[in-house]
Amino acid sequence: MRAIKKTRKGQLRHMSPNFKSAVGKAVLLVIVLGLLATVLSQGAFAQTGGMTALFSDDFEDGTADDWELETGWGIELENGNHVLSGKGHSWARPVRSEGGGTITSFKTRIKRLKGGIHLNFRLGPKGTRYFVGVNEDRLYLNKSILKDPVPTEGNPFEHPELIGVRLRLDSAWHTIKVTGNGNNLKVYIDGQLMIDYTDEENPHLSGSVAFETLPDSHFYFDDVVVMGEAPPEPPPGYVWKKLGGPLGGLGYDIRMRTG
Ligand SMILES: [Ca+2]
Ligand SMILES: [Ca+2]
Repeated sequence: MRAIKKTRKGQLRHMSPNFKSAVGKAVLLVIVLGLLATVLSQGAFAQTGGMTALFSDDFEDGTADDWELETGWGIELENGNHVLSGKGHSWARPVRSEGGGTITSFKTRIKRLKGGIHLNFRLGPKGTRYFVGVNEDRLYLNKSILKDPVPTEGNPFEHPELIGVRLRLDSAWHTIKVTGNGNNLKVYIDGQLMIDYTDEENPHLSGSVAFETLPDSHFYFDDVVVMGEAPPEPPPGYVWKKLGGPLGGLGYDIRMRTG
């Protein structure tokens, strides 16, 4: 395996206007849910800061009840170890067990049986995203953006490749990790930095994660860990309640209720 590192120069902005806007949207949704007065009076939206595991799964309970699985996905047993198995062109999304939080990394072990996958990162409510592709000889980072203007029919997205490197992935287990820090994205294979890319054109700065197997493909996944900034503390007397949306949404998937 040979690492090729390419870097685009760029300023890293930890609190960009877009990020502030995303936080603003999350706050607005809570307002819509009718809890504004309570929230503001108790100063609930102080950021707690620090990285924490927002989601993790080793599948050892033999169920995928923390996942939304499309046809082709399920739990399989490999040498006594439970793994998540994905076949064909379909998706698997982790769903949160509690609310909030900004995702900073997405890590999993993968075993390639056939074909390729996408690790979707910063998947937005409208389907915009980055995806890290892995197949038999390449590792690549693409970005899905809405066409301008958005066509009235057909596929509204285009998926330009941002960077791609050679990768020889054998059929053993390997670890892949995607990290996002502002507009900088990094991809590691087995701890080795393979892609380091700074997106200076309208970067996606937030969103959820998902696995996607590609046509005529079969992969195993295990030991999934999603890290991020801890969600804001709900005000005293309230708890986050999951509404069933995908992990890392902008807040549309959760609301507060009295605890
Ligand atoms: Ca396992
Ligand atoms: Ca489970």
